Amino acid sequence: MNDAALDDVPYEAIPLPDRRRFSDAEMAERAAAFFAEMKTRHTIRDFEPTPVPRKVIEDCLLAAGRAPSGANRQPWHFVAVGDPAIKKRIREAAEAEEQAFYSGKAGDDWLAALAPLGTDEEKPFLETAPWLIVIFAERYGVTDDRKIVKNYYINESVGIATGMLITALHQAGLATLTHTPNPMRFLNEICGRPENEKPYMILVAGHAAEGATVPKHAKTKKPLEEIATFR
Ligand code: IYR
Repeated sequence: MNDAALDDVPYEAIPLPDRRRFSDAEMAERAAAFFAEMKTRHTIRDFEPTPVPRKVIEDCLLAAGRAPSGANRQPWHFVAVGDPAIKKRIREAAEAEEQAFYSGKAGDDWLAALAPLGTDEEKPFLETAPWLIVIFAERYGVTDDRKIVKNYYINESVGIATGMLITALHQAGLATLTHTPNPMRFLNEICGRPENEKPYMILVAGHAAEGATVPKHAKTKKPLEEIATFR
């Protein structure tokens, strides 16, 4: 990593490279079409084992990397795991944590909140799905000469990039599952990531299995009046 230069990059403006200016009618059509597309995104837990080309994942990661971030520090790292042996290790470690979580550690309220989603400690998708994208948040940067560089709005930045990654994968035709084993420090060792990076979540990606289901509850989405106010 070479964050050393970041401290003394001068401000310089360049012309907006890709300015777009749609008419109101074009915008309305695009916004409605995108909403229709996003309505077909469902978090799933049953994946087809069919491989998905690495290039598809690479392009989706590049799209995620276009997310805005605090001071443009881009405080994220994605480990795309396709190796069955590594997926198996991740599954075993995650299931060990989830076992404890579901047998009481989570607490009654949390388990009650999860009941309508039908989740449990079995995580076969961690081996079945062709790709596990392990997302790390860079808590601080380290320069080549071992100096520490501060990052800003880390959770916000990584959250936005993750949302863009989910959207990119969906747009490519892939289904995803946001999986958050709790705790997930074990991911640093398995993925070979340094101490300054904190596991953020595992994004499981692949084709939905034939006969895949979704919890009915997950399809109850709040109406516009509840999620937005116009003033
Ligand atoms: N990490 C657990 C529990 C879990 C928590 C939430 I909040 C969810 O929306 C779903 C699951 C698991 O993955 O099963």
